[in-house]
Amino acid sequence: MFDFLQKQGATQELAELVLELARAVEEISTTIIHTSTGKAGSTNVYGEEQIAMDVKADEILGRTLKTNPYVAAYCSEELDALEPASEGGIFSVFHDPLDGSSLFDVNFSVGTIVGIYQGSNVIGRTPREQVAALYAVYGPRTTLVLSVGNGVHEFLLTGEGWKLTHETMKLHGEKKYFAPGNLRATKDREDYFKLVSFYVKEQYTLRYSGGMVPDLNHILQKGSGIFLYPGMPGAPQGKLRLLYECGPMAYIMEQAGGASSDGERSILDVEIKELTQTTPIFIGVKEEVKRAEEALR
Ligand code: FDP
Repeated sequence: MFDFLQKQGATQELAELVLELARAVEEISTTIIHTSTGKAGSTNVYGEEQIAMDVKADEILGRTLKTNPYVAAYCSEELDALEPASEGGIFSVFHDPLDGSSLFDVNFSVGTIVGIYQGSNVIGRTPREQVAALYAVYGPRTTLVLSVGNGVHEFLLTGEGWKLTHETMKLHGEKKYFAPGNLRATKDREDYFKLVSFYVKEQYTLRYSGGMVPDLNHILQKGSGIFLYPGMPGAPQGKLRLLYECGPMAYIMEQAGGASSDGERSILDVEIKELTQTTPIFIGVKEEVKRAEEALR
C-alpha cells in the first residue's frame, strides 16, 4: 500500500499516516467481531447515546493518532474538543470512528470515515483543503476506499494484509439508484416529497441501508446514484457532520468524478466554522446532484 500511495503522489509522511490508519481499521475490524452490541452508558457531544463499539473504535483511532509523529492534532465525532498530538506534527485528522452505529445491533454494515488536513487548525478553512480522505466498510468483507488527491482506490483486507482491488473507481451514472435519507422531512417539505415521488415514478432503484458509509459505497461501487440528507424545519442544517462525515465523503466522491452539495455549493467549499458543524448534503453523480439542488433550493 505504501508504494502505491507514493505512486499516487502522497508524500512519505502522508503515506505513512494512511498506512497507520489502515492498521487501526484492521484492529477495529477484528474488535467488531468480539464486541457486544450493548450501550456504553455515555453520550457524545451531540447528546447521542454511545454504544460500546463507538467508544472502542474511538480509542483505537485515538491511540494511533496520539502517537503518530506526523499528527499535530485530531478530533472525532465522539470527542468534545481538538486533541493535541505530536509536537512538530504536520497534519490534523478528523474522523467518525463508527458511522452507522444505530445499525450495529442488527448486524448491518458500518464504517469509519477519516479526513486529513495539512496544519493544525481547520477553522475558517474548507474541506477542499483536505490532502487525503478514506472510509472503511465493515461488511461481510472489510474494504478501505481512499484518495490522496489523484483518484479513488479500493483495498480489501485479506489474510495477507491489504490487497488493491480497484485501482481507479469512477462514477459514470449508467443506472439510477436513490438513497433518500431523512425521509421524515417530507412531512414538512413538499419539495422533498416531490423529488422522492419523481424517483419513484421514473423507476429509480431504492438502495438505502441507513448508514452513510455503506450507502455511498454502494453508489461508488455501482458507479451511479444519489444520496440525500436534507435539512428540515427545526434542523435546517440536517444532522450529518461536515468535518467527520460529509467533508471526507465529498472529497472521495468528487475525486471519483461525482459531485456534492449543501444545496448551494459543493460541500468542499463550505467554510468550517466549528468542529461540530452539520450540513444538508446531496452527493453522487453530477446530474443527480444538480437535479436535487434545483428541486430543493
Ligand atoms: P447513525 O446515526 O446510525 O450513526 O450520522 C450517522 C448516521 O447514522 C449516518 O450513517 C446515516 O446516514 C444517518 O445517520 C441516518 O440518520 P437517521 O437516523 O436520521 O435516519
